[in-house]
Amino acid sequence: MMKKLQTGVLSLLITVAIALGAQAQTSGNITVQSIWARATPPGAKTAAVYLTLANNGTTDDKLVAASTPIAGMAGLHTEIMDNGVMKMRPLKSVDVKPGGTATLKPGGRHIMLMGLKQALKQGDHFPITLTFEHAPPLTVQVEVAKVGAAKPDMGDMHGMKGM
Ligand SMILES: [Cu+2]
Repeated sequence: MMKKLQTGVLSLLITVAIALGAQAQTSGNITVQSIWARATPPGAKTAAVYLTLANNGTTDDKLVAASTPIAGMAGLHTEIMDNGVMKMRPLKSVDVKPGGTATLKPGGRHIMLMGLKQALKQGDHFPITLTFEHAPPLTVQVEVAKVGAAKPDMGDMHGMKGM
C-alpha cells in the first residue's frame, strides 16, 4: 500500500520534471520553447519538430543543425507553394535577430526527421540537440502532440494554464 503510494509520487515527480524540461531552455543568448512534434501513424519514416527561438543578445545568431537519437537524420526544412502544390525544401539555417524570435510551425519552417526509428506517440518525449552558429549546442525535450495538432497541447495536458 505504502510502496504503491511512493511509486505514484515518484512517477508524478518524474512527469513534472519532464514537463519542466519541455519548457523554455536557454543556451547563451538563445532561448528555446514550445518544442513539439505531431504524433505519427505506425510505420511513418518522417516527422517534423516545431519550436520557438528567442535571441536575448545583441548579435545575430542562427539555428544551423539538429540531431536526435530517434531518427537517422534531422535537417532544417521550409515549405513553399509551387504551382499550388506544397513542397518542402532544405533550409540552410533559421536566423534569429537580436531581441527577435523565430517560430517553426506547421505550414512553414520545421526540423525534418528522416529515418524515424520509432513511432511518435501523443504524450511521449524525445531529446533533440540543436546546434547554433554562436550559442553552445542545446539538448531539449520534444513533446509529442496528437496527430494533426496545429499547436503544442502541453499547456492543457499538464494543467499549467493560469499558473
Ligand atoms: Cu520537411
